[in-house]
Amino acid sequence: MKIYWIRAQAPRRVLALAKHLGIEADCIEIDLGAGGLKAPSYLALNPNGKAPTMVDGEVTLWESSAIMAYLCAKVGSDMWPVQQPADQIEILRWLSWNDNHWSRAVGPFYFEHVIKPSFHIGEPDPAELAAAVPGLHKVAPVLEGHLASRDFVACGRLTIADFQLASMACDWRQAEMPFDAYPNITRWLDRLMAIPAWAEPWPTKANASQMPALANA
Ligand SMILES: N[C@@H](CCC(=O)N[C@@H](CS)C(=O)NCC(=O)O)C(=O)O
Repeated sequence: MKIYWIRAQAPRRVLALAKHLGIEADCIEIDLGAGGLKAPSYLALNPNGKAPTMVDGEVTLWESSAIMAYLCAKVGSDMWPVQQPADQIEILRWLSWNDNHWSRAVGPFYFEHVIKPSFHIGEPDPAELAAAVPGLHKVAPVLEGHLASRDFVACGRLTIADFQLASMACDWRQAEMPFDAYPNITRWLDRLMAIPAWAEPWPTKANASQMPALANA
């Protein structure tokens, strides 16, 4: 199995899950600077020109939530329970909520404070950050209330919904997300950091390779 990645949140959740489940994968870091995401040979795998992408034999898959479900199905993990439709529906609800509400609400803080310095693309923009505050306070109370009586987002156990939602906010301190009023969210985020693969998802030299062949291909 190959997993193509960059150091950003959608690949982070896939890499963390693969590591957590003990799945052996060749983790290929895409050289963003060399235009690796837009190389024709990469676009042939993922026409969105985004990461992550997974290739497992005949199966080529993009969209991190679909890849996570695939990985769980492959090894029979109940983090995406193939035999339990009611649990799947519950998890799917939160995956959708993440993509439509949560990631959009926290994304600007992550982009301005984490992505910009990581990829050297400018200073945080105070106007963008100020504009994002009301959106965050509209969405966060939903998750805060949900987590008041729960340790995990769905099904009373760790699922791919936790990885999907938490990936967007795990760097909440560095991203200066205004979470003072949301102790259940911050407790949940910090609790997940006790999972070794979640705390350190990035491939080591042992299972990581670069993709110079794709960079200009
Ligand atoms: N919905 C997609 C999001 C993919 C995505 O936007 N990936 C980002 C990293 S988090 C990316 O490749 N960004 C690079 C770019 O847009 O140039 C998924 O979950 O896989």
